[in-house]
Formats: sequence, C-alpha cells, structure tokens
Amino acid sequence: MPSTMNNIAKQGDHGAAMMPVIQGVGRAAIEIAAVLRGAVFRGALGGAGSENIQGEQQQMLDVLSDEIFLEEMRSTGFICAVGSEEQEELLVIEEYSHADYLVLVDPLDGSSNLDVDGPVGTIFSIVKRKTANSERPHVSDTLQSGREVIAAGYVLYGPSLMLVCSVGDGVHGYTFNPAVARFELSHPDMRIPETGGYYSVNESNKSDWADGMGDKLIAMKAETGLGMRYVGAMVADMHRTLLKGGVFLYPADSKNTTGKLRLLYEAIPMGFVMEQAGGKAMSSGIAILDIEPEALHQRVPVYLGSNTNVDALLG
Ligand code: P6P
Repeated sequence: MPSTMNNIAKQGDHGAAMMPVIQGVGRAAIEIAAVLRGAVFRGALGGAGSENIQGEQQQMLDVLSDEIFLEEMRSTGFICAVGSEEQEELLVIEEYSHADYLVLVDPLDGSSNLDVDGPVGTIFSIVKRKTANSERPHVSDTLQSGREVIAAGYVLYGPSLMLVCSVGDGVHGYTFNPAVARFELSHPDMRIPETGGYYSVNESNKSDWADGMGDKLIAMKAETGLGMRYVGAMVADMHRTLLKGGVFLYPADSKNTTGKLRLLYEAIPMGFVMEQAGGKAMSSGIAILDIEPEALHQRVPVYLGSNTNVDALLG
C-alpha cells in the first residue's frame, strides 16, 4: 500500500497539525492543474488586464489560482489569514480569524511560462500567528524569519503533478497518481547531492549584477565545471537543483536593486526546503532563514544549492 500525504501526520512535532493544511494545498494543486490543462480552450491564457502589487502584469491564471488557493485554505478551517503575491494586503479568512496559522503563497509562480506550455508552480510557507487568537490577524503575523516557519514547500505543474514539502523533519515528495486521484509518496527523504548538477541563473543580467556576482560566477564555473540549465520558473529551477545538485541564483541588479524574488513566499519557503534537504540557502551575506522580514512583499537576492557549490559561488 503506497504512502499518501497522511504520513505527514507522523513527521516531527508539527506533522499532525500541518497535515490537513498541506492536504488543502494538495486539493488546490489538483484543481489548479486541471485549470491549467484546459486553459487554452477557455481563453484563460494571457493577461488579466491588471497589475499586482509588484507592478507586474497579472495573468488570468494568476488571479484564478489565487482564488482557488484561498478557497482551499479557508476550507481547512486551520488558517486565519493568507499573504499572497497576488494581493496587496493580508487576506483575513473571517470565519476562521481565530485559527492558529497563516499561509504565505505565490499561487502561480513562473506564470510567464504558461503561454509556451512551460512548467509553473505554487510556493507556500506556513507560520503560527504571533497575535492572540482573540485578536484580528495582522500583517505583523507574517513578518517572521524562516527560523519560525512551521512548514513549507512547493507544487510543480510539470509532466507530473508533484508536491514537495517539509514540516521540519526532512523533505518528502508526493506525486499525484491519476489512477487513484491522490498524491502518493514518490520521493521520500529528499537530499540535495553535494556535487554535480547545474548552475541556474538568468545569465543575460550578468553585466548588471551587484556585489561582483559576475566575477564570482565565472570563478565558480571554473572551479566546478557545472553546466547551465534555466527555466525561468523558480519552482522548476529549484526542483532540478534539489534533485541533481548545483546552485540556483537570482542576484540583485540595477533593475531589481534588492533582488527580484520575494522573501516571504519565494525565498523563505525554498530556503526552508533546501536547508531541510541538507543544502544551503543564502542571500547577501546572510542565510535566508535568518533575515528578519520588514514587509509582506519584500524582495531579496537568492542563492540556493549544495553547500559545495554555494560556497564556491559566494566564498
Ligand atoms: P527572469 C517568475 O516570474 C519569477 O518570479 C521566478 O519564478 C523566476 O525564478 C524568476 O522570476 C525569473 O525571472 O528575470 O529570469 O524572467
């Protein structure tokens, strides 16, 4: 009998509490995957004609995925509020505003890949509220370092539908089995290989990188001999790095002077998973999980991968 996401309940101190929430993420993933598969027939590809707080053009599927994810978080009954890339403010779930946990989410990461049928993902992080349960959840509840994270992970909408997550007791990958319509454990105890793999970066920005990262990358390539792979969707590039080894990076540059990737719902969840898988997760001169967040949509430089390769890059 294959293991399902029910086995999350047996993982570490937080598995039992996190299982229903991560199962809710799984339900959202199944629905989002179905919407993605049929989007072209519903005229649902392309821009929504609106911008998100980041000033980025929202895809129609960004908006729809955000709605689906919020609905599934509401249906768990354990989430009092959601901080989403697609929403400027914290979204309080009114009927459960007394619940213990909040979720930070990038509902559809890499959505610019959609119209070329490329892989996309959902990235999530779960934290315990700091405000009293009798109070209304506040954005300050989200501003917790990665060391406070209870659970985190991502969904990869690729040739298969995968959910990779950690509740602080290692990293485990679940693949949706269409034959029985459920996620089954396919990648138990995922560990990043210490050598090999690829470096993964949008190298076209190299001449613009801050902190001398252009020269550092050249030196790392000479030292490690790594080949390059880049999809342009963080979840896909992170997942390959986790499975094959190497390093994924998005340095600050003149266009994104504090980095492009968002701390609370991209860097921290991916950093949590990477550290749980035995890898390293750095920003500029500090571990991602040690950064004290200051704003819901704060951006940071990101360097994720095996210790050998991140050290070769950052020294
Ligand atoms: P660029 C997608 O828009 C995203 O937020 C991440 O998923 C991805 O890693 C990065 O931006 C890609 O950015 O500038 O290479 O297109």
